Amino acid sequence: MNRTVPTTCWECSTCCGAIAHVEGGRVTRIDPNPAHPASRGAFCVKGIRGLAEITYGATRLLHPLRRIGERGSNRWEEISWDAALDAMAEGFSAARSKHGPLSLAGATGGAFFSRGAIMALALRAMGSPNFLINQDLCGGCRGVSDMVTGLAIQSGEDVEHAKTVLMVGANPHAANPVQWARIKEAKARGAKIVVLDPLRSEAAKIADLWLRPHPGTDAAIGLAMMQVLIAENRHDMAFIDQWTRGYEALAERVQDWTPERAASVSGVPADLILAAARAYAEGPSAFVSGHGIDAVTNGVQTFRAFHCLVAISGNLDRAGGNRRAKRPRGFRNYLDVIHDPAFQLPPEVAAKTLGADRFPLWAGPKGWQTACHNPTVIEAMLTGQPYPVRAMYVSGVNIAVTYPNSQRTLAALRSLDFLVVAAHSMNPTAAVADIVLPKTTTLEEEDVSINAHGPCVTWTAALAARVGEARPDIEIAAGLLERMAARGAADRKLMPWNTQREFNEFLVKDTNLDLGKLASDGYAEFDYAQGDFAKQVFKTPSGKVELWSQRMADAGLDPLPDWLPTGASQENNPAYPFTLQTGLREKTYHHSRFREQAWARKVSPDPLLKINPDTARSLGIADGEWVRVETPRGQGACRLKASLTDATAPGVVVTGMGWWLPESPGPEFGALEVNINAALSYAGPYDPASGSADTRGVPCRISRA
Ligand SMILES: Nc1nc2c(c(=O)[nH]1)N[C@H]1C(S)=C(S)[C@@H](COP(=O)(O)OP(=O)(O)OC[C@H]3O[C@@H](n4cnc5c(=O)[nH]c(N)nc54)[C@H](O)[C@@H]3O)O[C@H]1N2
Ligand SMILES: Nc1nc2c(c(=O)[nH]1)N[C@H]1C(S)=C(S)[C@@H](COP(=O)(O)OP(=O)(O)OC[C@H]3O[C@@H](n4cnc5c(=O)[nH]c(N)nc54)[C@H](O)[C@@H]3O)O[C@H]1N2
Ligand code: SF4
Ligand SMILES: [Mo]
Repeated sequence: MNRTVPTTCWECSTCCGAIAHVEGGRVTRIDPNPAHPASRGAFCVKGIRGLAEITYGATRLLHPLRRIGERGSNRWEEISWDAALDAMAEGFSAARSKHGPLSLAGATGGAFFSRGAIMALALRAMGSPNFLINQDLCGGCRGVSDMVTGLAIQSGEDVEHAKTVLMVGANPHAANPVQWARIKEAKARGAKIVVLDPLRSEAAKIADLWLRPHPGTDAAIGLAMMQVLIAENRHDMAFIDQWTRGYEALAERVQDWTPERAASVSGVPADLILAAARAYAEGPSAFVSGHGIDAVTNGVQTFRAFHCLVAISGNLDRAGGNRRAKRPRGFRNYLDVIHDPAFQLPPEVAAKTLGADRFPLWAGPKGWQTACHNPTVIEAMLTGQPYPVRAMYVSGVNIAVTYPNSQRTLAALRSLDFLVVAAHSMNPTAAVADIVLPKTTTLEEEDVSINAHGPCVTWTAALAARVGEARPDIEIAAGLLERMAARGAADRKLMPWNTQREFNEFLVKDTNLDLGKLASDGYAEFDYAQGDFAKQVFKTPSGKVELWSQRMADAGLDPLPDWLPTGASQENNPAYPFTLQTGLREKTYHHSRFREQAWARKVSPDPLLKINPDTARSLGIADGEWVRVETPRGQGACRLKASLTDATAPGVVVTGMGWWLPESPGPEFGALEVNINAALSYAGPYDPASGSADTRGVPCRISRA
């Protein structure tokens, strides 16, 4: 039977509306859905090709596997699900009896995906608060700042109605087709585009004002923009008086942050900073932020500066500004589930979350997603300090590639008593596991979530028959917990669902959404108000937007935004004269995904290092030549292909992330060779609020390979 089904592409967090063509239980084509209120027809090649190929490609894992021979020998035997889940329960119980429940850990992407919430709750059900997310490397600084400031504007920028769009560290041209479409429309109708980016990105090319800061110095510009708004009386005193806390202190803090001072820090001319501030003040203005100011050691304070700017300019929750998170009444999102009192461990256990003592706004019960501090977990695996972590379940992440210091991550994984990895195809993380589980792809899974771009509720249909014996995370977790509970080693109340449908029904049970109707439409719009500050309250201790943050103060941190140099920029080692930027997105790949796909490798065959031609000349490096990149604290080196371009400033070199070579010998599959995380350190220093390490602005040296 042939069907067309409205659905949502879940391959990345843009969540574009899609129309899938299904024949005989198989998805034969995926098109954009122009009717979807969030994406309105925007889409990308990853959704069209990448997703179908991970589902139907030759490398798809079809059955549970158990390793034969030594760990990492990459030799496997197929086993049944019962045998796999029995082995998993056995391995976890053994670690639990020997070292206690805290010795169990789980790794996933974060609470943006249902698997994040399921992983957190499954671990809790077994008595452990230790779940790892990759958000310290992703949007974690934004998340923590947003939480302590109380804005709740994660991705509600209303570019469509903005007069000015302020883009800071975002590259939607490659990373977010929906946002990029809106920005180009805004440009076409005459909105002013202001871009802060050290790289001449596609956004910088269309900008009315392009500010090119030295990496890691944006906070100084944010502070100066506030200084200008206040000095020129362009701030919104009515909003400030009624809805914010700490304005006097903030005004005093930014008083000395003149454009000239910010210029001396950032290298951006003062008149350009002044012009940017004035353009932003000509609201309504939408603040579009990205990964370029996240995942660094001053990331939270950088976001604090811009979040306070959004608040004092009156752009919060108004048309053309930054919308607060909206939802239908009663709707639960994944973060609500994680923080729901019904699914908590006793406080004394939750307090032992690894990293909660050092980063209470990140890890443990008061943290943004309650997850651990990853590098602390890696060390606990290797050293047993502060307590041992001996068994781990990894799903939906390829941490051997995507955490900095791949050598150490792999050593930690190899040192475990027991490791289970769920994946779609064999990868460097799965290859060192004891058990590998075949995961369903998002063509085979059902999800219901909020898309902040709409905003709307958006539905992902389980479109296709599951390939092989693949299962979704929730069924894996349920099977494991069933067995653990039978051994008296799990409490099913903390992760009570057995199927995706049961979980999705739980998310909507207190709304008047009808899942059947949602499934037939693919999305549901809902009524919401903007600027209803009395009704949609600010979730801070004072109930106001906290320019001066109580939660930062309680954590012993600076309660006001400020600029401090990143940890990496203070290295001052003359042997490493260049500055390394990592993580620039490519249209063809989603992090480490799709590296096995011929079309993607044809479009983007090699891991590149963008080098300014002057810099390259000084090193005798030609375009297309392979180079070696090393950093002072890295354990290894990364081999990249030089791409000469003056889009990057002299001395600043830029690469992507996520490279490995599925065709290379396992178990590393090139992860210690062409992966930039093989050249980086995860050992700190860290952002004091989010625990993030520097993944950009890192000193490096380059030589011909
Ligand atoms: N095709 C594709 N799309 C993706 C992804 C993918 O892997 N592939 N990943 C998804 C995920 S998980 C994420 S987190 C997002 C990330 O998407 P974005 O947030 O758009 O991040 P990047 O592509 O890393 O672009 C960051 C921009 O910040 C700039 N930048 C670097 N350092 C600084 C700095 O110090 N200051 C300023 N102002 N700018 C700086 C870079 O030059 C770059 O232009 O993309 C999502 N979308
Ligand atoms: N140096 C450096 N490191 C970085 C970054 C950087 O810019 N620089 N970026 C960071 C960022 S922003 C991020 S988000 C992380 C990404 O880090 P990861 O999340 O580890 O990266 P992915 O490649 O997306 O992970 C893919 C794995 O998830 C599985 N998978 C894919 N889809 C699904 C699914 O629907 N369900 C399940 N269960 N599994 C699935 C795939 O099989 C694959 O094994 O990397 C971070 N690491
Ligand atoms: S941007 Fe591409 S991969 Fe991401 S949701 Fe949209 S179509 Fe899917
Ligand atoms: Mo990310």
